[in-house]
Amino acid sequence: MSNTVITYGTFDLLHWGHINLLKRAKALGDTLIVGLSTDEFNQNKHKQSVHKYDERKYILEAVCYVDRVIPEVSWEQKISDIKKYNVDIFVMGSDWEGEFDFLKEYCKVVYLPRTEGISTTEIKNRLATEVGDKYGEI
Ligand code: C2G
Repeated sequence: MSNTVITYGTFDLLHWGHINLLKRAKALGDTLIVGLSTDEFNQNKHKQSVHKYDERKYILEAVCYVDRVIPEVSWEQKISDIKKYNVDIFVMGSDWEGEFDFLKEYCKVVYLPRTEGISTTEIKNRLATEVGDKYGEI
């Protein structure tokens, strides 16, 4: 009996918080699909990623916990994805707690605790500060 897990995100500047999420998501089943936000959908999410979709996809596909990467192009695709890929478990980090409970009609919904102390935004801020400190205003 196979258990397919799905999760969605931008996964920009992939860091250990993302890996921690992917690792725990995969542990809930035996196949993990990642719906990766396209650059266009990121605009919809008011996010500007450093790495473009193909670069983020290439990196994610190298992660041992990830079995398949599909494009996330809209907020509305989750139900059709769950049906199309026979998904048993939908997983998101706890910052999304409750936002996707409507999917409980189609599959199990699991929110996993976010990893504290790391985020793509923090990485960007640290780099900006360190470069600024080292080279002055650029
Ligand atoms: N995450 C985490 N711990 C962190 C950072 C991120 O557990 N320190 C989780 C988030 O909760 C999310 C996943 O890693 O489940 C991907 O994070 P983002 O790329 O920031 O995803 P987001 O932009 O929130 O997109 O349709 C859903 C959206 O596409 C989610």
